[in-house]
Amino acid sequence: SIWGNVPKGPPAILGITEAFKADSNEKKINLGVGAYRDDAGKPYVLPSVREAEKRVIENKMNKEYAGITGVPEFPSAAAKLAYGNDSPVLDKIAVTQTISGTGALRIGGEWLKRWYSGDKVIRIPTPSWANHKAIFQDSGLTVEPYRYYNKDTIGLDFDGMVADLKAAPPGSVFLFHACAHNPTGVDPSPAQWKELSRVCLEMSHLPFFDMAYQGFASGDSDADAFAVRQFIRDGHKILLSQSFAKNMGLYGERAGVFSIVGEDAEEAKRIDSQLKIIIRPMYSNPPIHGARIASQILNDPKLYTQWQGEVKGMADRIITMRKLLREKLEALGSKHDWSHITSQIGMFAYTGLKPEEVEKITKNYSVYFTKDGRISVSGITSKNVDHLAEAIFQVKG
Ligand code: PLP
Ligand code: TYF
Repeated sequence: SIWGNVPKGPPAILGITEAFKADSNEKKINLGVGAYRDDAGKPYVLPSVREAEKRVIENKMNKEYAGITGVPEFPSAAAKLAYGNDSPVLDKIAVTQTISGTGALRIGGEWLKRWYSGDKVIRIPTPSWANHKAIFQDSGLTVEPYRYYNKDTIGLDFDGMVADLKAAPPGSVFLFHACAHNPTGVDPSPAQWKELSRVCLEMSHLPFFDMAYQGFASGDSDADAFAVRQFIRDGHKILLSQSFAKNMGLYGERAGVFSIVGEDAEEAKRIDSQLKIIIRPMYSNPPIHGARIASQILNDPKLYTQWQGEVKGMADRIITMRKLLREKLEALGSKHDWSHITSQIGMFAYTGLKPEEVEKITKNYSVYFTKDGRISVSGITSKNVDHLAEAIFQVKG
């Protein structure tokens, strides 16, 4: 046959959801994909998003194409959210709407491949979001790892990270998770970010920030933008990917933004013109509905305040579930130190469970999560946390 030589590929993370769906155990829990769930375990559409969507529909807008860089009011407001309302770089950036965070990273990869004079290598943390490597490889870049996570401390390998920054050739591109690192939930502290920024300056490295969880780490969008804004204060010309999948719950709407900080407004215009040349043959222009929703929220002070409260509500529920899981494990008499469950931040907890332990927990208790021991904390509820703690305790002790 024509495609007889096409091998079957391995299942992606969504394979976990499929296995979960096929399981008839009524106590089953899905802690696989990083998508927020409420305390009843249900997907959550933010009330601010419902209200914004209502306004979009009431406005009876047409369905004409957006321009290549999207619904203009969305990327401009998104940039303010990331860089800060009165950031001096706002008139030196080229900014475009993208197909959510994934699309922003892909456009960034393409940009580097085409225009960065360096060695076409991007350095990503070990571990990182599973898709990073594939996105940048498909952009034509070589992907190299840098040290990030220390298995022994279940924390940051700061010394290793700094050493790898210093060992890389000057002008190397480094991808940083702006906050709420996926999968580990381990972030540098503000003091550590300052040091990382200093070393990057010293080495003339080019920082590329992936901000997929602004607001999700602490519940405060400004606090979560600390790293990005620190690098900007220090004079870095960063690349930035933003996703509104998590913090607005707009997953399937694919609302994202990509920006590049230029030297001045004139340079930003030149960059903007070339971004359009990259995007046009890829997908012409991005979808409008999610962008209009996000734009309503970001550009209406009342709705914006409501949304910030809802983001905090999600972040707080995750923090509460972390506490609860740790308490339950300790109450069961676990002899392990589970303090990392509460010290890590964002959507995920990196439990330190080994692949064979994960397998046992899934097989015997119908609790589904990735083999690296990552659990999506937002899948925990006050009803299922006992079963989860019991499963971990029975397997791990
Ligand atoms: N970057 C990280 C670290 C992520 O975890 C994700 C996934 O949610 C993304 C980027 C991009 O997600 P999306 O394309 O849905 O915006
Ligand atoms: O890591 C996660 O679970 C989330 C969701 O291709 C996700 O970031 C996972 C895989 C993917 C897209 C989103």
